[in-house]
Amino acid sequence: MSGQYLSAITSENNQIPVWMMRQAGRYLPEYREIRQQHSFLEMVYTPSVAAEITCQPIRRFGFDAAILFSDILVTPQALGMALRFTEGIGPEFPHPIRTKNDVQSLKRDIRVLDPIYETVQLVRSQLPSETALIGFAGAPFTVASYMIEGGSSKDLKHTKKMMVSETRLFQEVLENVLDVTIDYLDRQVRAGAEALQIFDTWISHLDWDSCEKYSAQYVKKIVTELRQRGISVPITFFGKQTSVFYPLYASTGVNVISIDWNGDMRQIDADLDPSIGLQGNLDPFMLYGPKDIIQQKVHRICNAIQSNRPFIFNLGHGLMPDIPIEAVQWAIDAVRSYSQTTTLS
Ligand code: 1CP
Repeated sequence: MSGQYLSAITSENNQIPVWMMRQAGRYLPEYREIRQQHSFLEMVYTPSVAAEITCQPIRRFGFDAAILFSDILVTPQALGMALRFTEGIGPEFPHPIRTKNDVQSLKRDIRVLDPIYETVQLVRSQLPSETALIGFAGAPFTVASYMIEGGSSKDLKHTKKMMVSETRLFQEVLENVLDVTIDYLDRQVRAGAEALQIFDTWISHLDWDSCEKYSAQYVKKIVTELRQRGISVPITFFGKQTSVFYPLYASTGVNVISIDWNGDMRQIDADLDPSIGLQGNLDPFMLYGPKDIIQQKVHRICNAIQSNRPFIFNLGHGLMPDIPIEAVQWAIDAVRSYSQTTTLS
């Protein structure tokens, strides 16, 4: 049995599958309990712990898909970069990549990612057969932006400066990330991931041309190379501002485009090639609201998809740590009650 998530993408049925960005995380008491005992990177690199965290939201809510518990910033570690996560600050690369020497100092240390494939195997053995396992990686642009900035940034100043004034060097950074990303995604699928998602969160900082050149073209390279290697699993693209940039991803070969909450799903559904699936797009802040508003918002999104394309219900971005747990359940119930009403009518 393939379950709702995979069969929705292959258009075999019309029940709307649901999972949520950052569904494993601090809003869950069972996550907080484990988090007290480990650092974030310790959790990511300990297969039994990462597998347990991946499965927690499935046990509690029965989502149609589980997403591997890891982070997009593990690929720079495979390029030899030191990474730390500091409480209250977030990710930090103490030696950011800013010069030609820095780029030349990048290595290939892909063995560091081996424990993550073990996590994928463990999760697959623990998940119910109807729950799809999604593997993921960051796209070269967003991952490179953290490597160049040295951590989170409000405007990606160093990244965009390098992009426009030292384009060749910038492309070299992207190519380095591209290389390890393809290998990383390939190996996740061989370990048991049944779908992939590529995160390019910070395309929201780019203009149209730069988004095409430094994000969409690289996503296309990833998808093309994976397909050439015989990887046939569905691939979803996620970014902030995909409500503006989605046309750029229609020709990258991805199967599904995830839409942020600014987008009008009805208009995007009418516009986008119907062979490409949509995912989205509830504003996670709506989950601070009362049950009836959440239900209305969810039904409005489900009802916006009028074509026969694959549709996966999700949030426009990730769940916040203080989201009330019952609101997550209300949103899931609303998706399922919508599917039931439309299937019966
Ligand atoms: O302290 C904690 O408990 C850690 C918080 C946390 C978690 C739960 C981080 C730190 N990463 C994660 C897991 C994570 N990250 C997942 C796992 C699966 C799930 O959704 O349940 C995924 C898919 C990611 C992807 C990720 N990491 C993205 C892309 C998606 C997005 O949120 O836009 C990005 C940008 C990151 C970087 C990152 N990881 C963590 C932090 C604090 C940050 C920085 C975010 C920023 O710069 O604003």
